[in-house]
Amino acid sequence: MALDKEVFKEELKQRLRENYAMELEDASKQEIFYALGALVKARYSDAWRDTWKYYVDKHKKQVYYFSIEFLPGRMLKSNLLNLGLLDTAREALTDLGIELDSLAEVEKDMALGNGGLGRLASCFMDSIASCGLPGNGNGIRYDYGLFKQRFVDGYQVELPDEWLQSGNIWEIRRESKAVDVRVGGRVYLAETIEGKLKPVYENERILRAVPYDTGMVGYENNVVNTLRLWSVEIPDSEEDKYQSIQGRRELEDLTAVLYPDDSNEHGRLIRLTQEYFFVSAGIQSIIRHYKKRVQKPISNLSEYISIHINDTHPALCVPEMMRILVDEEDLSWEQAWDITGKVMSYTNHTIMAEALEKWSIDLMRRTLPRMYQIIEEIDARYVQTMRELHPHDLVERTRIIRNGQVHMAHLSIIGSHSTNGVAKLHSDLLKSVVLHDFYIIYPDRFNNKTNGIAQRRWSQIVNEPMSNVLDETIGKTWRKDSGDLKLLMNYQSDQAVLEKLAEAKKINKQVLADYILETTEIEVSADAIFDVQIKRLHAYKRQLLNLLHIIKLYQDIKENPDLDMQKRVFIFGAKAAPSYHYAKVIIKCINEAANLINNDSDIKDRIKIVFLPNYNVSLAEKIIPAADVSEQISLASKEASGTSNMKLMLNGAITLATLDGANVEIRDAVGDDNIYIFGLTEKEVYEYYENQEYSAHQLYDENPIIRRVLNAFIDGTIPNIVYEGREIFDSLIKYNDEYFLLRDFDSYVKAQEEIDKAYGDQIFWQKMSLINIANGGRFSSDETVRRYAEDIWKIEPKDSFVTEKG
Ligand code: GLS
Repeated sequence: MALDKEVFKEELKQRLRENYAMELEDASKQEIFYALGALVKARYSDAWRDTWKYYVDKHKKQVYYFSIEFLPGRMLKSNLLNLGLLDTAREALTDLGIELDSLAEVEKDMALGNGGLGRLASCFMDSIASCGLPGNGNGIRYDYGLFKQRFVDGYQVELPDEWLQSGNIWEIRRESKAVDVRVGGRVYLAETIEGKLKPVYENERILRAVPYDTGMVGYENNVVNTLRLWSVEIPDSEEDKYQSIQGRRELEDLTAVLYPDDSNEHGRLIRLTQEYFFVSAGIQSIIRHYKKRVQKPISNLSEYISIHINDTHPALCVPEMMRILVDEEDLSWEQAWDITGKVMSYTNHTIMAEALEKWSIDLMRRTLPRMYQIIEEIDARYVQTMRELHPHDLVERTRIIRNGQVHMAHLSIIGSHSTNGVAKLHSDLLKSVVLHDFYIIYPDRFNNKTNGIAQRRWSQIVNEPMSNVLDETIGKTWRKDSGDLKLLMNYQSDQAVLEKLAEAKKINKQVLADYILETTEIEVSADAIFDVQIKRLHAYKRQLLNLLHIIKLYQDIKENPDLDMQKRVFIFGAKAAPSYHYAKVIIKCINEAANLINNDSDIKDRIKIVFLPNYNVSLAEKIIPAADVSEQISLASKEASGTSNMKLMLNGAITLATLDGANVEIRDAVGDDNIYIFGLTEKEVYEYYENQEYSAHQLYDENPIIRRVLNAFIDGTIPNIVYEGREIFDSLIKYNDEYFLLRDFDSYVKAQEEIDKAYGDQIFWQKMSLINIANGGRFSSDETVRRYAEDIWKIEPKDSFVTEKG
């Protein structure tokens, strides 16, 4: 796929002429970006077609990753990198007087996800293609991505994210592949002439699902898989029913917005319809493909198809597959059930109780009547089978329909052959606590697959200065095989290498400092410690604990103006779900504390707080390479895995963490000396739950530092938070501090003091940083998807093949 720089320039100019009828000199950045995008897309279109043809011709088993969220961010540089064109493009553009990085900024983030769950799905798409695995994504093409966040008077304000406004260069609308999805109405079973029971639909609504396909380009391997996102339209046959604009709008609204909640249930009809819409469209198109192209008996489906249920949102895959196999393909229930279980697998992404999705029977029955009938049947048969094997109460607790609700996690576990958690600790907690009942029933179904990250994006693309040092030091093999980062361990005492890495970090910090100044008008020094907490705003993630420590530092300096400490910039990036009041209160408090502290001359710039608005993938790409400290401070047991922890360590930040989620594995990777661990363990947290001995009030009474810090929220120390400050105070004292912030406060402060000391010894710090980079390789999503492929999906990578072009 190599492309000469001169040819590249000519092609780009040619595209501009063809698409915009203009010369490069007259083109805007936007026009050049779109011409470049078209050029890049043309470079992989043959490989895309050939990959698909190869899978079909070779009868390759394929996995379909069903996810209600995908969060790819910008794709230009990643496509260029994977096509081996990044350097050529950069040089060619430079010759033309254009800077690639500034051109890349034209692309709107594809933000069809909330946070870690959606980003993981996109890291997997990259890795599945890069490992040459036959795998495709299936999701929803929301017209509006996750809201844009602004701060007004310190409050979060949400604006619509019109990411499609100027079009999306990467997608292809495939109208010929549209399918119909039926919702609502009434369904009853009637006997056919052959004496079979078949569903009859009455007054249902038909939605037309139109797919938009995006190529998922593998890293230098000629593999291009497909991410298929569905959009709703009115089918021609139904046009008459939608004569009013309002009626059309209502229907089209179905795929208009991504629900802006992370790990909370949305008791909304639209959400349930969204879930069914992309599940039904996806499975229908898989079956159509299977019959038309694979051309094997439907009873062999599981030999060719694997479907992954990413969290419970696509759990309707189970009854929808049953519907198609029984109602449309005329299989017996038993046969269909056997196939469905073999095809489906499920990942659980959280232990937060409120996130375990449930729908009321009434809503399910009204919205998706045939689905409900099938779920009822699955449930009845489950109870019947299990009653003979297990105690009554265990069966009752694990059945799908309970207490007037349909339990989607139960449906996912019962209807699939594999349930996995996303980090060792999380998977253990699923077995021992959260899904313990199911573990008794199906011990063999449970397994762990620790999350991973698309390493090439999170090192090569976002951190060129570091990547260059790595190339000079250990050669370039790490770019393809991140396990080779380990070679860096040989240089942990090499002062020259340590210094070069430190210089690279400094460059990144200066770039971020400039960005901070430009967007927030806050001036920060690149010599300060950049202490970073970037993730959704959630009480369990404990951004508030971070703030409590900052206030303590502030008060310490006020009390002792000459306090000797390293300069620190505390950097936050976080969106709160619009309906999550408490999270928004925390945002306001952080912003007001920032106002106070950043403008207090006594502080002499020793502390700065920067809350960067609109945290998204592109912003993460700016922050992560510049981070010194990675705050992973959730209450132990609450964060299923985390993935920013992995990205930050790979970029040489030192992790400050509780033993939660994947932090435990990061500690194992770098060793106790290269990470700062504090706080309760997950066992201690559960002990508190059992003995109910925790008293935040007592800590407040007994610990003068905690008292002073908390009082700052209600005594006017932090201005403009009369109501918010009281709410925070009450949540900790009156409502007994649900996430044990005060219990972990002392050990957190101590860990922060150690960090302050360690940073003073730059050689010591740089060595820790190097060890983190060197051990980051193990969290590559290439490795993660290979394990899914081998253990769960049973799919194999393609043998190497070349396309016509290459
Ligand atoms: C999440 C978890 O909260 C994260 O810990 C995890 O890293 C991520 C991917 O597995 O999934 N679950 C969720 O609902 N949102 C997440 O980010």
